[in-house]
Amino acid sequence: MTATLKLQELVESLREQIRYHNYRYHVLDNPEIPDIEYDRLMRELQRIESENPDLVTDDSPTQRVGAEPVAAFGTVRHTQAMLSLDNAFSEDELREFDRRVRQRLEMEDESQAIDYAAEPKLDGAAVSLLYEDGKLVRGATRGDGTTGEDITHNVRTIDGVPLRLRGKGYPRVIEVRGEVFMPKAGFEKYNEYALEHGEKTFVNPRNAAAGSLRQLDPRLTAARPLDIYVYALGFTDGVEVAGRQSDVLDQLQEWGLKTCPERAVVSGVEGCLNYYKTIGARRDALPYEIDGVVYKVDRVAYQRELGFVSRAPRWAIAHKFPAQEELTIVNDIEFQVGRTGALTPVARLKPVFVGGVTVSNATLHNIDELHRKDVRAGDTVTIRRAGDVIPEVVNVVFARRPAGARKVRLPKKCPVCASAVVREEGEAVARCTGGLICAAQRMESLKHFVSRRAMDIDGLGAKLIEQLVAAGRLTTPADIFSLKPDELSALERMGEKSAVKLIAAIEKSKATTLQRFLYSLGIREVGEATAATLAAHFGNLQAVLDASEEDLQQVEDIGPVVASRIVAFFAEEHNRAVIAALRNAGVSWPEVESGLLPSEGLLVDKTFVLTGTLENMTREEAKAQIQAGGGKVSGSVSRKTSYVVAGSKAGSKLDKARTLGVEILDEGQFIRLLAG
Ligand code: 9MJ
Repeated sequence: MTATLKLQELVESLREQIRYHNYRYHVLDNPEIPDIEYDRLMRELQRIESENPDLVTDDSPTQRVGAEPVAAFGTVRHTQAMLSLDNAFSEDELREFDRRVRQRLEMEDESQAIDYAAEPKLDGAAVSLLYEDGKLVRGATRGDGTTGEDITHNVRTIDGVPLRLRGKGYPRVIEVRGEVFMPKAGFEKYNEYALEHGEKTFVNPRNAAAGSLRQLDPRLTAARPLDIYVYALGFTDGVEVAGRQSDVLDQLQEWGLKTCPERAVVSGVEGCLNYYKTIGARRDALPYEIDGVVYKVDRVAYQRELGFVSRAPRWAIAHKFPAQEELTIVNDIEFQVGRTGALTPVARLKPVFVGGVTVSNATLHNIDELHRKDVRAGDTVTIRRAGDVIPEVVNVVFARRPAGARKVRLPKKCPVCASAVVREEGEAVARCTGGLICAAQRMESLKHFVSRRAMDIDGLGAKLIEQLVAAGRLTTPADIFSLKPDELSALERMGEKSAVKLIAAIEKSKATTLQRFLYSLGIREVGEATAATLAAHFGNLQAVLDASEEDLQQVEDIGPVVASRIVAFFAEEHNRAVIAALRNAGVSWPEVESGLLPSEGLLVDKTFVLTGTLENMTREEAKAQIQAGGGKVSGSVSRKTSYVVAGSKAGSKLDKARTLGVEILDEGQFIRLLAG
């Protein structure tokens, strides 16, 4: 055998291995080798190909981002029209669809249920992929359904798109349709990157997917975190397709194409409704955006019998979820003052039903964000409310801006106390300088002081604090401890019994911990985790009060900014006075063993990654507890991670943990571990 032949065999073997591992990773979600080994195979192939350009083929796994930018997209005529779907916006509309299907199929007997292939409706961009002799030869957008754009060079860059089909038995010519999408995590990361680099951000993952596919330079597309699920077969030549939609998808998956792991076959309308509910409940937890679910009559023979009306099949329907984006009008823009004086611009909206609730306010985060989006009173804006996330203004419809709408300026004076507003160099946030003179800051710091994670005073809610502040009875947190039952019961909506109960809760809260006490003071940058670190490191309050910036910076996780905030807080005479008053009122805690984190225990030297939402504690609190036990918390999963703690709606970190074989703890297991 000649040397070239041997090399050729080696190249083929490397390609086969890489294709196999691509399939395990992207399609089966079950990789067999670590990333580093995959990289080695890829680098080896790249090396040989660069030394032997003759051996390079179009379908080599190295050739994803090979193409040069194009001047314009070519057009593609779809051999079979790419259809759209009819929508059902209610259960009734779905029942009506099923009734029509059964009527046409002459299956009107109520006991005969139709099987439907059900899957989430992805919110991305529809594409067509054409394979000839197993090789990807063309990718196209849907366009108007008849003619689309040739985006071959861009779809090739998507790792989830196989450049070559697996196995044998695929038709000589096979066209598949699917949805290219940008997973939520990738979308957020991409937008963060774009913001930092002054590039254009995307409004939502759908626009991100569509925009990325329409790049003339495939290198730009390659840098976007895109993925794909295929959901239909288009034109084929060579092999008869399977008898059921669900079998077609199984078959496509075997040939190496990704299908949605949530797909299922359900029976009749009731099966559809159950599926809708199940997927709806998981909508926020899914790693990609969906706007509903799709049901397709499973039997292909029935599909043929049912046929099409204009551009949509009679055998499929999209059952939509309530919209997460809506248009409304900004009545006004106001600035809210928070506990630390931060001014947050808030849009007061004409109430709008979006994401399942009526929304009348949306945050604009900070003045830069407000100016970047250029929101003005009178504007028509897109409001987005996804899941439990607070509603936000996505963008302004500039075409509908009324004449004379004025740009919003940062107020020079606090809207609550009229103290000066300052914005420190390099800070995104502007602040009121009034401190506790400012009623808003006073109110917010009192709310923080009594909150569950701080002093935990049950029954002293926001409304009550507002009344007490208005009555001049509360100025500093120390005033809480001199409240009398009769002055409480004199307040509106406060009976004698609740007054006595509240006094008891206030009394009970006096026995606390140093960590909670430090946290409750509301020092800027000192959250629960930092409070726990300070308590563990210094052991007693006096040592914290006496610490210099240098001392503080010796503490793990405390940098110069946090250190300076702490020193500045304790340097204020009135803060020291409040602390003294609190101690005089009887607020106390057991002294902690100073300076030492435990050197023994289940958590010592273990690295934790937290993902998802925990039921029984905040992330900060979990972090504090891990650190107090001698463990570390990291933001990303690697082989060095000891445990991934997965709450509900855990995302990509959980997948990564599974991939790397890192031990995963649910909340119960985590709490047991903390308890030792
Ligand atoms: C999406 N967008 O997820 C279809 N789709 O089928 C699914 N779209 C579709 N199917 C025929 N899952 C036309 C469009």
